[in-house]
Amino acid sequence: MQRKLPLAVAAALLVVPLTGSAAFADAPEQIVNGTFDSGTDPWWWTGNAPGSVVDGRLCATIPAGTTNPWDAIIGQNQISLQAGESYRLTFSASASVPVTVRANVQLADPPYTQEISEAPALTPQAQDFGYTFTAAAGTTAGQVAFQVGGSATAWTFCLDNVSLTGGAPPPVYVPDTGPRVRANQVGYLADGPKRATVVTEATTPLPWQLRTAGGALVAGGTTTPRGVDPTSGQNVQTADFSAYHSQGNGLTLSVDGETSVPFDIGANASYEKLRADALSWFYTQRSGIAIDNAIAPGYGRAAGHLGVAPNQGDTDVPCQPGVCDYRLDVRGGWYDAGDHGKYVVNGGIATYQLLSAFERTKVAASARPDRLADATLRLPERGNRVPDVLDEARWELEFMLRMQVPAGQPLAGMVHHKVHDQNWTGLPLDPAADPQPRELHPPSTAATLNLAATAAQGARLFQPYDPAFAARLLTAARTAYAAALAHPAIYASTADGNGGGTYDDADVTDEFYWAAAELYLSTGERQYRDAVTASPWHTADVFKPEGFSWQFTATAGRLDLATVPSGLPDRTRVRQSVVDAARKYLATERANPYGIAYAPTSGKFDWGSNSAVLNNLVVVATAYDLTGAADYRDGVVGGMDYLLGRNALNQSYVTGYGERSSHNQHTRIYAHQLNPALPNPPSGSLAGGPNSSIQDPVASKLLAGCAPQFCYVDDINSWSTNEIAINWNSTLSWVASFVADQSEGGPLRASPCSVQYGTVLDLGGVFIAQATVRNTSRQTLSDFRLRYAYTGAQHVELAVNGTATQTGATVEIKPWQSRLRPGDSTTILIVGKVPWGPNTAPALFTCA
Ligand code: 9MR
Repeated sequence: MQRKLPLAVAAALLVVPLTGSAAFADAPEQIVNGTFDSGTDPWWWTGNAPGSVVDGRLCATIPAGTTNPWDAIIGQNQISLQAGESYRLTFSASASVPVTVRANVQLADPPYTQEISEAPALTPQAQDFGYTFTAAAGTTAGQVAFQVGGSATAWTFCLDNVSLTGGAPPPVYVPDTGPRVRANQVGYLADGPKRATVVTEATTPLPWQLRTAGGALVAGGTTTPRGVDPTSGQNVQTADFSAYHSQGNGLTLSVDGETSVPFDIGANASYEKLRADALSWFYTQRSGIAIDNAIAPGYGRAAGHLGVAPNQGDTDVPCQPGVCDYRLDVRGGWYDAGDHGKYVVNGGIATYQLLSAFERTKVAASARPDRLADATLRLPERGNRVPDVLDEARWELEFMLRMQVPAGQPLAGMVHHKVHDQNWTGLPLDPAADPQPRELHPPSTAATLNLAATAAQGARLFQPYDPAFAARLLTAARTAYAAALAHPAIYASTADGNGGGTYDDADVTDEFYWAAAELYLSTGERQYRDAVTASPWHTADVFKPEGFSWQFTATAGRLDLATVPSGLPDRTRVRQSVVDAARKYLATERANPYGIAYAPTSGKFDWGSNSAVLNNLVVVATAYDLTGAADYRDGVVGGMDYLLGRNALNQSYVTGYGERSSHNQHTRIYAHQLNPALPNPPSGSLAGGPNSSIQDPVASKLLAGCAPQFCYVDDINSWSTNEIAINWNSTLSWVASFVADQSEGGPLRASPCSVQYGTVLDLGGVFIAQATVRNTSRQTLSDFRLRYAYTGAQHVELAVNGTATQTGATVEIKPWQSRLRPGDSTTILIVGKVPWGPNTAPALFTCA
């Protein structure tokens, strides 16, 4: 039905676009019979939703019980669009019961590429809707489609006055950034640093007020002007309320007439939850296993890629044509990110970080081994007496082992770079419903060294739990390393990016260093030690401003050489290099008014910048573990603020954490934004974050010219700024685990004892060690236990002067002298076996 247009709209339609073509000036309306004045032609509908004109509108009864929005559609085809032209889609619509539908302008045929996909919320009262977009591609075979399926109950849809006009002024994207006071939306540790940033025109200090949830003023002070922040282009000031220590929920900070979103003080419990959420996230990313809804409520799904139709993998996968003539069973592992690809290179760094989070419990004084023990995560192996984080890492390690070229084949021992779909698939797509053929891509030196590094690291960590698996890992690591030496320059092609990412890397000297380091730490062997010390990376600065990543892994090797005990001759220098780097990252964090521990030399934020920030915090955290200096701990705790809301967008980048958290990340599985029947990503999912290079159509459309912090949009189609990925959640897991270990911040409780440990006899396979425990506290120690964990393959058999047990990796000794007065000591002899590898002394002892 044609209604009289409001004057402003009518005027807009008459405007001849300056940049538009003559065609649009002549015929700006792309919809035929959008008013239904001449019946229903040329509108069409799916058979289950026949339309007819009722009171001048097109109405249709939408059946109950369909699943997806596109299970019932009303649309019009033969829509022409010109690339770069801006359009406005307007219509009036109602629903007999409130329902959210999809209004799409897209290709009429596969791959149904969408120009816009909006989600109007319809009500019984007809409402007017309007959306402006700039067409990314030209077509004469476009479609306006109202996707109205997916409702459990039947309802009536009515539509009128549908219009699509060219020549619209291009949309200007203005993100909703909420209040100008930016805080960590999750909260601050009671005894930790507490800082916030305010965006303001003011250049002189402003008063700030801290209030409880009930509105009581509990602290106040003045801000520090910080000038224009280059990462956002904003004039900002910072408020420091670290001196306030009282715990509470829902506090707010007010400055310059604006009030932050509420946050907690005493937020350690949130970090404890984040540790478990960020790590349990890997279970829902698993390939080759049904996700149990009882374990991951709301995320249950069928097993993906187990060779069950319509899947065509991953149990018997051929190579790309011409690459090999065998097939491999490469089931399992994690889906890399929002896609269904599985890449050994990225699997490597993610697995390394999970294993490293666990290994930290053996070497870091502030770590809490009980919090990463068995039955701490939500996964099916819970309760199997193996720490859950190791179970999860094993899921990927088993996959990586399957990617190794079998003996007898050319390139035996090398590792296939990746397995993924032959062509890119659309969103959403359940892994079990992926119909694409899967292909193995050529082996690469980088993938081979990723297996060598993580399998070597895994070998020492799995030894106390599953020696047979540890042996398999060590053999695979040695074979892989030897194969990489024999084929040191087989690089993944930059052109091999159809159906999956390339993960290309033409410099693998850093991977060689990392693999040699892990092999040396696990075996103590001279060949690997020499490879470490001969590597140019051993003395180079491996701590770049950009941080480390899947592509640059020398840092991973360096961190482990610094923390895992070994006989490395220059270990003191190696440890100092971590501390020096942490000082640099801390200076970066302090210099930035949002506390960003990341300042890439280019001034541009990289793809996955949030993981770069976190990886720099891993270095700072390691410096804390090495030195115990509070500045480093506070730097990590305060560095999390940026990711949890203290930023230019007022955005928490972790789903479910904070008032304004990312929840529309790019993923085929948790694609709620495209289909309301699907979930959002699970709580604890990290978004990739601002990417200055805005490399996807949504970002380029909305964010052109963005200052680094603004190069992000929480839209499912912005894969270059808003994807989820295993290497991003792995570093979130590591740092969340570190922060959770810090209790409420403040100084670490001093150990009541000191321990002198040394090997007195080593017969190669059997050893006797001596541990002298001295009470260094002012209280008598009574009925106490000495605890430690070997970082190698050693196993305690018995003790003299004490009762020793080893459960998994944990050794517990109850000294027969059960009372130690201050200053007293007792010496225990430990008899153990060392089936393989070096017999290095443990790094950490506790008495309790
Ligand atoms: O994280 C990767 C980033 O460093 C690269 O610049 C980018 C383009 O090659 O690819 C990213 O990795 C993606 C991978 O190629 C495919 N799966 C999703 C990954 C995360 O976006």
